[in-house]
Amino acid sequence: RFEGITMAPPDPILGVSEAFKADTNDMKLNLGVGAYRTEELQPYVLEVVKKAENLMLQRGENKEYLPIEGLAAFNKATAELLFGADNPLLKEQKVATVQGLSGTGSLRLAAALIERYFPGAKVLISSPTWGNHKNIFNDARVPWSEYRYYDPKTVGLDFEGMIADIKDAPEGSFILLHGCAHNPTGIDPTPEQWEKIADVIQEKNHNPFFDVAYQGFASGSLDTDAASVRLFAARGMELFVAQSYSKNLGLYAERIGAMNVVCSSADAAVRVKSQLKRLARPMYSNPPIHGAKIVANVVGDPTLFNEWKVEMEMMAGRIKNVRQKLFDSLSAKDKSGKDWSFILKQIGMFSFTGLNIAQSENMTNKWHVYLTKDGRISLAGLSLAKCEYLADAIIDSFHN
Ligand code: PLP
Ligand code: TYF
Repeated sequence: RFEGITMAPPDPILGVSEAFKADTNDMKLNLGVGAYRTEELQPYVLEVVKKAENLMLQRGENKEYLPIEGLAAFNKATAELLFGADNPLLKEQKVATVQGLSGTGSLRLAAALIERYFPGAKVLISSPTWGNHKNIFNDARVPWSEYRYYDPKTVGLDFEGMIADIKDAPEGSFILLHGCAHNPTGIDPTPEQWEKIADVIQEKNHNPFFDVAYQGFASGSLDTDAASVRLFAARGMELFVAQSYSKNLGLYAERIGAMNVVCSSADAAVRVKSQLKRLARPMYSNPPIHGAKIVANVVGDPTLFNEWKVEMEMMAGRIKNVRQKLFDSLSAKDKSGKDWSFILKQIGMFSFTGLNIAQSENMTNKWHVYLTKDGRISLAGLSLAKCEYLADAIIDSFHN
């Protein structure tokens, strides 16, 4: 009966963690998955999360089903965090927000909405992008193609290529944009470039679709990291925005995030929300409550909210410190004259090293450093103590 089912390939990102687990070498280092670690390379549960969970226990909160659209207090908090609490869009009730199964589930729900209400419309994704984007649109049967983004020659943004490809896309395409801290490159457009991107999207009547998985993690400031989304919103554009609390609140396994659709009227927002609920019902019925309550408690309590910001700055700061130390170590050790300054220019959790597949394999096979095959390393999984070792591994792999 099941004999005809073939073996599925391992996931390129999660497969790296599996291989890491199987390695018995003491020097092994997992820079594959984007998950924050302490300087001791241990997983980190935020203090504000523990406090919020204690509050929930003390209150004796129940585990009844949530409505299909999720926890009302969470949906309010998440939209306020994204757009700014005093954004007129919220008062005008133009935003349809539903709780999703973290960033991935929220993207998948939006993909289902596109498939149903914009048949044939194409999604444009950046080249490269987070690997799961392609899986999500493939499974939702939404056609996609890539726009140029990364320029290996400058190790920077191919802005001309990006604009040209967005211009060339069929009118009414969905343009998927990383709100901040682009994964995997760590390269974001400047505020001036965001304005130009908004210009072409408006000209071509495209639909901007933001994936916001790192709000607060790029700069350390929630507002700064939402600037791209708010710039589009301020132009009165209709928008899709998927959010995730995996990284910024460290709630990876709670699967908490949201899908927001900015509409041109409150009436349209009510209708869009009703359709998002209709899509969610047969897929998972309703979302989990625990992470939603944590977010609502943290964002809704001024003391906890401020403590969260301090912890987020601490996490973003630790990543910046290892970024600097890695750059210093590479610059000091490498005698080839290679310019390593791209490492300091990149932002967020990752560094896109430019190591090719064979070089990445050398990192793993010889040095026991695990990374994705595209040469991306997660700096969130690196400690100051391991920077010198990593620099040796990178230099050896580049020059061999
Ligand atoms: N989008 C991007 C760009 C990501 O990097 C990630 C996680 O790494 C996600 C979305 C979704 O993650 P999650 O489903 O855990 O929220
Ligand atoms: O490191 C990354 O880019 C992410 C990590 O369900 C991740 O892919 C892992 C599992 C998951 C979502 C994201």
